[in-house]
Amino acid sequence: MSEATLVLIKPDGVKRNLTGEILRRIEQKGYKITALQMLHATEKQLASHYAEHAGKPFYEPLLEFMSSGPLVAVRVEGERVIEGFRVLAGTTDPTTAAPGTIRGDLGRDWGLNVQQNLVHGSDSPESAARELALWFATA
Ligand code: RTP
Ligand code: MG
Repeated sequence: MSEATLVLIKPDGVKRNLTGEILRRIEQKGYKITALQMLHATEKQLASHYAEHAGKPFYEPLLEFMSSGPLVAVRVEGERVIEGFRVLAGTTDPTTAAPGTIRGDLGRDWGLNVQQNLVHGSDSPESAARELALWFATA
């Protein structure tokens, strides 16, 4: 069944001029980009997006990093794209993410207190619906 997921190209990806490379990988896989916007995330948006991580030690640095520059929000559609994009992205830690993945090929540990791992992808149909509404509000 075709579904939609939210991908964020995080501020490190935008700063390193990897937006095109990341979008290319998504398109080459056969997924469809159906909405795209570059924006500077507000603290409110980020707090809502990362609500599940509130209170964790990496939460504050994560919000600081995510608001450190513009990011690119992308709606991506395709068969099993929620799971498929997370495979394309690789595991959370770019140092150990498999080669061939976005994080494995393009990311590394920069020695900062937050993992700058280039992309976000929704982790379930419920997260995708919630996150797409948050980043692509039509109201
Ligand atoms: P994402 O939500 O960005 O797609 O990444 P994920 O599912 O692989 O990772 P998650 O556990 O949801 O964590 C969200 C983001 O928080 C940062 N993080 N830092 N121990 C740490 O310093 C730590 N753990 C997580 C990463 O940027 C991660 O992507
Ligand atoms: Mg996550």
